[in-house]
Amino acid sequence: MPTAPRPATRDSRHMRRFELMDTDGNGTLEESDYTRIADRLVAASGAAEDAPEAEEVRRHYLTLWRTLRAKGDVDLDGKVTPEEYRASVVQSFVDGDGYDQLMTPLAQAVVALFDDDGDDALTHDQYLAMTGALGLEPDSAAEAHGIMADEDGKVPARQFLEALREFYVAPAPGPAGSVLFGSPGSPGSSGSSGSL
Ligand SMILES: [Ca+2]
Ligand SMILES: [Ca+2]
Repeated sequence: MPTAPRPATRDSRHMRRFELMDTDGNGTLEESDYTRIADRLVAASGAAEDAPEAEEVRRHYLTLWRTLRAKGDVDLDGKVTPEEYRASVVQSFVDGDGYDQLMTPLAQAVVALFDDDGDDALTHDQYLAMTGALGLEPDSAAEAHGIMADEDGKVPARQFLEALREFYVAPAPGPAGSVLFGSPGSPGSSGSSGSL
């Protein structure tokens, strides 16, 4: 199905991620935003709190936060502002090799958390549960799912990882990468728990 292109620059995509990561909506990123996202993912997956897959997801989010803080929190107040976040993501993910070191293993861990039968693909319900925990509206998630799904209605992990990389890194991502997290300022970005 053709999808209307969206004028989402890489900067605006990074700001969209910032909006979604700022789970308490206070305008900065803190460690609690990252632990909250990890906890929401575990809860949404239905996995046991102490399942190895759950621990992996928590570990990767904590690593991501600590790396972001080390690189991005230039005034060392434990908070990362939008400007600090954008500069850090560009330096680490776009100009450096941080994406492969941090995001690829994190995304693989998140997919593994929801992929209950281990076929490296997520069903429609699993995909919406995962993206819902990330703060995405069902309509936005369903659009990306429709682009990436195979003939069985499943999103192969490979497709999701590719779209995610394009979302973060590519100057002009393909259709899935463009709509992966909806549009900046769209519903679900308020950071309130109501967005779930
Ligand atoms: Ca916050
Ligand atoms: Ca599966």
